[in-house]
Amino acid sequence: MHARPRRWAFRLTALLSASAACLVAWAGAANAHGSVVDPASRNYGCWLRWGSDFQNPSMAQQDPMCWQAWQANPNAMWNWNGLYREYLGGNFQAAIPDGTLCGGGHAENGRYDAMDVPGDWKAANIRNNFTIRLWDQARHGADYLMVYVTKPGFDPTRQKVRWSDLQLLAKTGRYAPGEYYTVNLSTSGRSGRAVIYTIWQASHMDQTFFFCSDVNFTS
Ligand SMILES: [Cu+2]
Repeated sequence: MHARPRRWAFRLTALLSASAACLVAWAGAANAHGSVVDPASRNYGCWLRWGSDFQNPSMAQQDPMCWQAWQANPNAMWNWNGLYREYLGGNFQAAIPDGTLCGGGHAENGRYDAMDVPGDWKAANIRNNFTIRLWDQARHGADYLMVYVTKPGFDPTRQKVRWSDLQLLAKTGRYAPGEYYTVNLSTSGRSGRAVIYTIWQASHMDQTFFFCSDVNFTS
């Protein structure tokens, strides 16, 4: 008679502490690193649009580049915050061959290689004056952010990004550790498709992130 509620109480406690442990583990994984979330990086965008529905076959028609990316390696989306390289010493062009910029030069043994496939990636409409926003889940801080845009004439639906395709828009100063960093940028006379390429040099160690965000200049 008296044992019963006590057993239930024990089970409830065990259950609660198990889910607390899960939550901690989950939060720990999710808190690592970050990404450019606006305009969304290729893999963050695929995770955002399809993470809760990634086996839906209609993705192949509606969002074919995300479809090929999910087929190639779903971990590139689950680990949307993990597209980084370490100890490059700032020698990005030496470490990242042309045509592999969006995947960080085969970062994590090629986990993100599908980000380099040219095609009709979903593109965010932006103006010539625009802002990018980076989500630093880990609160690493930034030594700097470098933001590039592909030059006029570059066609992301047909071409892989090369260093020579990029025009530097801004190199920022430091950002104290926080959750979001924004950079205001301005171009002129741009219209149509382009890729915004962002390099985030984190401050906690020599850890560098690389992001391709697809955009469509509307004015
Ligand atoms: Cu990190």
